Amino acid sequence: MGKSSIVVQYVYKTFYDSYLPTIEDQYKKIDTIQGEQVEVNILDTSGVDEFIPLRHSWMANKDAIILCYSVEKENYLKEVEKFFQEIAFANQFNAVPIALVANKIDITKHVISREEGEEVARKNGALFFECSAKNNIGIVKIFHELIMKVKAERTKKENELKEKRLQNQLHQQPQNIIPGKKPDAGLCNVCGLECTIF
Ligand SMILES: Nc1nc2c(ncn2[C@@H]2O[C@H](COP(=O)(O)OP(=O)(O)O)[C@@H](O)[C@H]2O)c(=O)[nH]1
Ligand SMILES: [Mg+2]
Repeated sequence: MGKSSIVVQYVYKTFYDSYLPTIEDQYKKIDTIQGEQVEVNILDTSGVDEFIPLRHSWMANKDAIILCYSVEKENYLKEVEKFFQEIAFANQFNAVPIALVANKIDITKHVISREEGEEVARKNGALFFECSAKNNIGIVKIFHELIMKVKAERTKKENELKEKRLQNQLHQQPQNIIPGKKPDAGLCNVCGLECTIF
């Protein structure tokens, strides 16, 4: 599919024509994205059926996942499509940012069209990219856009949490102060926390 070639092109700006089977390789790159330094840790995996027991750990607890297929054979997209369900299971149905990547667009005969890939990505809520690891087309964009998505979702979650905390604080503000009466403390039936009830 070109998974290792995509990672090697992104990290080392190099392409090797030979095929070296992967079991599990780790890469690290310090990149600058939107003016900010980011440490990118990449786990390159095999993806073939012999390593099914490792797949769960590959898919679980990651900030983002790249699923890659090659545009040269019809069944490659179908093979990769089944991984969306597995990723959902491995993450107990908590959404993980995913990029679906169509590689080898440098070859002249595309058996899988861009539209077919885009449709699978859309159905599964994933980003979609086309690239050529060989000619270094579209590689950096995959990593940058995916990392920006991770950051955006993190900020959204943090803001939601802040909003929740703020609501909680507001909720704890005195509402009906009865002059001369001391407020009681107890478990709040709205926020469920220790809270002063007036
Ligand atoms: N033409 C072409 N060949 C590629 C491209 N990316 C990878 N390959 C070749 O496809 C084969 C498999 O690549 P590899 O990165 O090892 O695939 P992996 O098994 O998914 O990690 C190798 O022979 C690569 O040289 C590409 O963008 N274009
Ligand atoms: Mg590989």
